[in-house]
Amino acid sequence: MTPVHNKILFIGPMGAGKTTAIQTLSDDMAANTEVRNSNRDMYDKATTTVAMDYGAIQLDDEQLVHLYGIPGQKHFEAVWPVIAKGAIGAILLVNASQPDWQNDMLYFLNAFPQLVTSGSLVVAINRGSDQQQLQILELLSQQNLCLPVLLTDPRDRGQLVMTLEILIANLEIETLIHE
Ligand SMILES: Nc1nc2c(ncn2[C@@H]2O[C@H](COP(=O)(O)OP(=O)(O)OP(=O)(O)O)[C@@H](O)[C@H]2O)c(=O)[nH]1
Ligand SMILES: [Mg+2]
Repeated sequence: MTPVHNKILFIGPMGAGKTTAIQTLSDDMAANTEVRNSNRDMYDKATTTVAMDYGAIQLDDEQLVHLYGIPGQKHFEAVWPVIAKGAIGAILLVNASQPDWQNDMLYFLNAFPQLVTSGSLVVAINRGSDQQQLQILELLSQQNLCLPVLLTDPRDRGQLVMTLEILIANLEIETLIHE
């Protein structure tokens, strides 16, 4: 049987864990475009993505999933639609230890409306608590959005595979509804 090729996008602000997640999930070594982080006021870490991340995971015999990550810094916004082209779904990572994390999440939902309205997005909260998960569900319902919200550590492959499988199950349900 011909394998199905799917493109999933990882979005979210600087330091959310997009590069980490794609590295963790990929079967082979992921490709990234990391440079030394000269924007430590924004987020204090050694490196930051300047173009994109790429990796791939074979979920089962028929599903090879391609994983693309955007550079989270807003001054790279112009390349986001280029990287997003052809993506069928997205994982929005937010780092709940950051002071403005709720607005960060809303910002990225607004930046990728095509992936939000089709129900093809999962929110993955990094470094968050059960209470913060409930806060996000409440915030989303205020925006009339019903999206899965998961607590996900981007260094944990099992959690990421589950997040990806939930996203893909939702995409399959959407396809059935619109058939
Ligand atoms: N303690 C802890 N560290 C984490 C976690 N997730 C990521 N990190 C670390 O936090 C840093 C940020 O992760 P990145 O994956 O570079 O973030 P990014 O979303 O790709 O950021 P940009 O490319 O700059 O947009 C890295 O040093 C990770 O090792 C986590 O859940 N807990
Ligand atoms: Mg990155």
